[in-house]
Amino acid sequence: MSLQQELGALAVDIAQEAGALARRRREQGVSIAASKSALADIVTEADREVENLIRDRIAAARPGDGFLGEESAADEGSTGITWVVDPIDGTVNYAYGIPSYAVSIAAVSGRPEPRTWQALAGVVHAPALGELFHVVRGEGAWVGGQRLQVNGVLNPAGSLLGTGFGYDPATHAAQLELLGRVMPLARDIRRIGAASLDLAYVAAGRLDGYFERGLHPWDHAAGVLLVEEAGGVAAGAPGGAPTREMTIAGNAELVARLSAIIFADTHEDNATTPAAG
Ligand code: LIP
Repeated sequence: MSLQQELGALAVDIAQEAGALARRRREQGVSIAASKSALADIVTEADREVENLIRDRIAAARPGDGFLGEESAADEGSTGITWVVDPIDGTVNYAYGIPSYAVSIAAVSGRPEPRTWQALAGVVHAPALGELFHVVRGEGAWVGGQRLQVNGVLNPAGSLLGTGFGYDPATHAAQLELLGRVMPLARDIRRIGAASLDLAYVAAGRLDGYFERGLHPWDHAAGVLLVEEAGGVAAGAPGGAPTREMTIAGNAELVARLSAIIFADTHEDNATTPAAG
């Protein structure tokens, strides 16, 4: 078994246990533990409990690996492998009882920086929806036993696009202005509420494309590898990897068209919209 296969198998096993815990806690009732970057940016007790479970399982299986999670302190580790984890992506959905939430776990090599890391394996597990997307670099992207493929051509009716909005209300005007500029490419928009599921759905061909400003590394680490292994492209600023500034995903032609629209204003007026919340 190769290293990435070992990492992928461990990620699937841990995600299944973590997903079962998240689902159990949801059924028992969810309590909000705190707000973070904005009043709407909540963390539940379950987020913290699930991340602790994931962190403990990884430490037991692979002591020395680094950890970069949404709800706890980062640890660089000593092995050159870092686990990038969102214990419950789609926290607001989770708190409201909407089933579109996921455990997102990725294993990357190199520094834990989206511009430079190489994702080796990942999993996006939606326990309430009964779906587990999994990927090992070089071995394709899968949901269960079904291989994934992005939609390779532009639909004459327009593209079905996923997107999202930041927790900080101050970012909404700029994000709505951007949405208005993108709409001529779209047949419709879907706001799933969990970036890892948006990206998994692009990989599965359930969305033609996705774009969102303000994502954290743990939101997109596993989903980006799913898209790439499903024959798609994931990008940030032109020529760059997905970052907090922007995540764009889809087939190569759609990503190029979205990027040309999204970054057009940075050439015209050098205006920078507020960083998303
Ligand atoms: C969420 C993302 C979603 C985005 C939300 C939030 P969280 O992550 O998955 O796409 O629109 O603002 O960032 O906070 O649920 O882990």
